[in-house]
Amino acid sequence: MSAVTVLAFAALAAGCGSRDAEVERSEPKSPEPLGTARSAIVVTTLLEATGDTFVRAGLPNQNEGGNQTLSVQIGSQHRSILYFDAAAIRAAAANRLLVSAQVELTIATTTANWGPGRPIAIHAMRQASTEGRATWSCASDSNVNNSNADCSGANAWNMSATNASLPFATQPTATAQITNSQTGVVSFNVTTDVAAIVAGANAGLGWLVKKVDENQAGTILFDSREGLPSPRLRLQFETNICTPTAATDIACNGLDDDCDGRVDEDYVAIATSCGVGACEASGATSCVNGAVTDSCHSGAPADGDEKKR
Ligand SMILES: [Ca+2]
Ligand SMILES: [Ca+2]
Ligand SMILES: [Ca+2]
Ligand SMILES: [Ca+2]
Repeated sequence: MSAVTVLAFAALAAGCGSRDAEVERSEPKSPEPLGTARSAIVVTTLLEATGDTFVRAGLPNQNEGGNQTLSVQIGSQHRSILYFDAAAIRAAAANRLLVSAQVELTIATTTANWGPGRPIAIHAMRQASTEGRATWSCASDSNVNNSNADCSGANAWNMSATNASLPFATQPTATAQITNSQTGVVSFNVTTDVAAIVAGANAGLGWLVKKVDENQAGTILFDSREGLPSPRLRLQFETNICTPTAATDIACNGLDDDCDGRVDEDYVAIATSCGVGACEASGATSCVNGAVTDSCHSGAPADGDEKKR
């Protein structure tokens, strides 16, 4: 690139009829590369659920935190809740760029009444709850060994709501299609939620999984963390390998010498001059794509200019 630039200047200088023009021109200095080029590799972090349970409309005060499965079904609605450590998510994301986040659930059993296939959805929780105390009636039931709703205030929630007073986001983050007798792993793309958790805009209260249409048949059981394999969050990050080699990025070398995510941003332009006599012109250097260029173009010679000298 710089070689091409120099050739262009040489051609212009020759137009003024003097090789001296090239000598007099302030030669922009191209510094030696200093920094370590910013490069990225993708790394995967797997976080297992720190809690999981399901709540059931038909037994509204029963906690299923110790159950080996997580149920999603209609009728006596079953909705599963997954908890992950928000601090661990943020720690995994430190100095990394989030690429994707998937909640992965392993199917234990799928019934054969899913018709042509029907979606289930994952929603971000908006209210705090706990694995061992969440029920249909309560975010946290103070006594899960009876059939009463022992909760009030922040410990109560309205799983039966049909509007924004639901304890989870009404809009699902993602959906997955379930078919008859399906096996394997079901994945939900929760990248937007995890990005919000990393940014501190989402407290990371977990996710709820339910049928999109809770009036149509189809039951699915997932392995809980007691049943194994545990629900997990698959995080993919780009990690930057950047070792600062200078406090400022003054060196025009196409490298991010100070590792601030910008390249050559501190380059200082130098005034230049070129040509002689009537051909003399001025310009300035600039840093373009990691190479110093010079805006100085000497003027074209008048007829007979050379002979007068
Ligand atoms: Ca559990
Ligand atoms: Ca109770
Ligand atoms: Ca920089
Ligand atoms: Ca640089």
